[in-house]
Amino acid sequence: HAADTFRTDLMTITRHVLNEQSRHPESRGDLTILLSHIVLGCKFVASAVNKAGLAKLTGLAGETNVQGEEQKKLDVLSNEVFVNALVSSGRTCVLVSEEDEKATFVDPKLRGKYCVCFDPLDGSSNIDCGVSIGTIFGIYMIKNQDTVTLEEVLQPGKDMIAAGYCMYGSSCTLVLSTGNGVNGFTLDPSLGEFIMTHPDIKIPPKGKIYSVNEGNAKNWDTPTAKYVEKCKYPTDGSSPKSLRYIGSMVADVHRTLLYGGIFLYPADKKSPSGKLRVMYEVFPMSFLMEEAGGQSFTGKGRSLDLIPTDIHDPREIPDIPRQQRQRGGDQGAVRGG
Ligand code: P6P
Repeated sequence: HAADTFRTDLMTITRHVLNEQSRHPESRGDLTILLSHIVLGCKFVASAVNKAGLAKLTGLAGETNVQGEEQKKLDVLSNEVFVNALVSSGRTCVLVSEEDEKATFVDPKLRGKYCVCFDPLDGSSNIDCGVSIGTIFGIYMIKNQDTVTLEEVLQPGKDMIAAGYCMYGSSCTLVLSTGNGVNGFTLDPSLGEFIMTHPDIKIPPKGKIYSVNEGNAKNWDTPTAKYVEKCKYPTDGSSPKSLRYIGSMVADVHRTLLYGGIFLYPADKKSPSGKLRVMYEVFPMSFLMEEAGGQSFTGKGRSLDLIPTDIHDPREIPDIPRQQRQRGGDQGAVRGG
């Protein structure tokens, strides 16, 4: 029977976002329009990532980004795609991108009320070997869009109103929260639509997996080293946890959300404030983790309470000695229950 093989009442991401909007009668639909532009960006990048090997898009673009990493063509392309999509949505006033040294203040004629912080292609060192990579984004509302300043952008993550990531792997999966739980959508390339495949994601209460770069073990502080040791040699009679580490945050966090466990990138002697960037890696992933019933903390406090001092925090800011900076402590550990 045809109806059995083709679901005819598809919950697309567009329909889901509109349903969410209807929960806010006062809404003018700005977030819906903004998200539709982000979804367009994800579709474009998914297509480019899939063709990368063929279109010779991999390999160095000859430039380096603010992190001093060699930028690959896909990075450059993805960043341009998202900046153009976000600006043309007419719903943003300031953008923070992992790829751009400075924040982008949108032309006042095109401004809207949102700030979007994003990493257009996180994990890009994995591009050439075909490991999953992803886009990570977080969305804030800005009080006065016409006079927005950088200080208003440096808000604690708990003020975010939405966050998500899109993972480009064996399938293209977009995971999104607008503050009412977490839902996952898979791109159906034949339709060019994201279809809901993971409704109401809740992280399993107990996990058997820990995810950390053990190669940094000699640089860890004692509490981190003790915790990881306990994962491997439990003293309570439970069985040891399994180690799974992909080295692409979107893939490691996605597995943690679905299977449970813990993902951590501890601060260490090499990166005293940790490596993961607060505004476009730690905040969006922490928002999603909490919305899915998990936790995210820095080892000293809740990750979403951090107040970034720089759009690329943690970044060594030579002219401001570390001890004089308001810092929320060391790096975020994204924990799943
Ligand atoms: P390491 C990728 O460059 C990234 O920012 C995250 O996606 C990933 O979790 C982390 O760095 C991996 O870092 O030092 O373990 O290679």
